[in-house]
Amino acid sequence: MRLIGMLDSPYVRRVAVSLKRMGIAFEHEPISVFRGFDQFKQINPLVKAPTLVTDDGVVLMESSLILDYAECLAGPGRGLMPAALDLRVQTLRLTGLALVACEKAVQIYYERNLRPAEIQHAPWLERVGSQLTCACSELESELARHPLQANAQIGQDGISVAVAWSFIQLVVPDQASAAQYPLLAAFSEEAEKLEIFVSLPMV
Ligand SMILES: N[C@@H](CCC(=O)N[C@@H](CS)C(=O)NCC(=O)O)C(=O)O
Repeated sequence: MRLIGMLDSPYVRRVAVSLKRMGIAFEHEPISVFRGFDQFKQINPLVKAPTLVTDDGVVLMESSLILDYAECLAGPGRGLMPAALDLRVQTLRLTGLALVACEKAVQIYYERNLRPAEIQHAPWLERVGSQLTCACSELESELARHPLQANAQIGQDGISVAVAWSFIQLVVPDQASAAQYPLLAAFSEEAEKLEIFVSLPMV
């Protein structure tokens, strides 16, 4: 199977790290949705990263749906989502918070870098920034209540949280600091030392 998209996309990276963690082989094609628009379009006309092309040639998109496919492919007991309902709901909550944090960071990044300065909309940036702050605060509280382990058994929650934090630090570091979110920063730093993360660097 082929995974299309750059690892500086948190969505592409969470899929790549998760596939590796599950032992699912894939070929990575780091095509940019911006600089490689035309090339990307030939694989997926919607130009959305990540795109996963299955061995049967089916073109999937949306990281969580791609991971749903991967979980199924991995088989029972080999996925990254716990089966027990209480653990599952906690994993879904953390993963959801991490995904919203990524979305808000992307929105701020796009507003600052794609929209000409004279038409940037300050109230929108303020709103999105407050949502990002809220997502980070909620994640920090969750980690205080239920610490995550950055080890070889890391699950989808840990992967998504660490990828999200690293992405925020890359593109909008002014929005969230380690001093504000020490648990989030410390966990992510440890996760980034795992081989599955080191072998799939963001930049
Ligand atoms: N909800 C999607 C978000 C994916 C996403 O926004 N990807 C960005 C790259 S970080 C993208 O494809 N941007 C180009 C575009 O939306 O046109 C997911 O989880 O896969």
